[in-house]
Amino acid sequence: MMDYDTILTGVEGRVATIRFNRPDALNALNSQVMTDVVAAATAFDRDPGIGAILLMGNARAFAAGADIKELMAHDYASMQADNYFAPWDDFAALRTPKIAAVRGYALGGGCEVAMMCDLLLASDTARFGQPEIKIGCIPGIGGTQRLTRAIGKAAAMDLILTGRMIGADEARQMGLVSRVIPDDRIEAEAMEAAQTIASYAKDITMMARACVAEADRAPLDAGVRFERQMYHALYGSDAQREGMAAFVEKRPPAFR
Ligand code: CO8
Repeated sequence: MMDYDTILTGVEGRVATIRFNRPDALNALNSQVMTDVVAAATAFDRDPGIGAILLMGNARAFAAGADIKELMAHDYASMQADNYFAPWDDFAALRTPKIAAVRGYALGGGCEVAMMCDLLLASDTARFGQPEIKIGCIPGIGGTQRLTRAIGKAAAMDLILTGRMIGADEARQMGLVSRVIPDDRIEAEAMEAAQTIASYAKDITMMARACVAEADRAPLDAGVRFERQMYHALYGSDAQREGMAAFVEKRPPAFR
């Protein structure tokens, strides 16, 4: 396995783990983190032995945002020329189901990267926010769009314009996260969810997540058509034949 400067990676069964590892900077996302995460996640995405990718930080922070100290070195021209945050779009577009397990701060870019994941699980210690406005900035890797789609315009405006932080329970009520889990159990429960997802046929979980993700993009009729195409296509898969045969034969399916 590759070594990275700013993340720790691992594999447990069919689940790949990526852990932000800049504890002294609350896992602030500098360009090296971006490069490392995208490289690791892309390699895992292409590996048929990996059925889910679990993204984590540490107890204090998932990630407290883009690295403000690094951003300060930029001006308009360099941002334009580098298209500085573009690699995160590659991360968002990966097809393998991605799970974020958030403990502590998920602010700014940290919240945005968490929202790029398909499953967002929060520890009861989690703190979410888009505080960019406080530093004369706005979200830059999809926060204004993904947050609005996740929690609606009213709540997204509230968070993005005031920059206030919300706790796990408020995030759950808003629909930003699907589960709130006691801090001492979150990583185990997130791993369990990842293992469950990874136990299914990867081609089918990729289709399922792609269909749900399509809802963020397409009008309803186009999204329904997209889903129907996927549904028809999966009748060409081994997984569909095996899954249905196993049900009828009253045995567990053996997905390849
Ligand atoms: N960037 C750089 N360094 C950071 C960041 C950050 N975002 N967050 C924390 N750190 C560093 C601090 O500078 C400090 O370092 P040092 O010890 O060298 O001074 C260390 O981490 C610990 O932080 P604090 O001492 O501040 O810890 P506190 O417990 O007092 O406070 C907070 C924790 C409230 C989380 C506080 O650190 C904070 O407000 N951080 C900034 C949060 C923020 O504004 N995030 C948004 C950043 S802008 C952004 O994300 C733009 C999005 C565009 C796309 C992003 C793509 C990745």
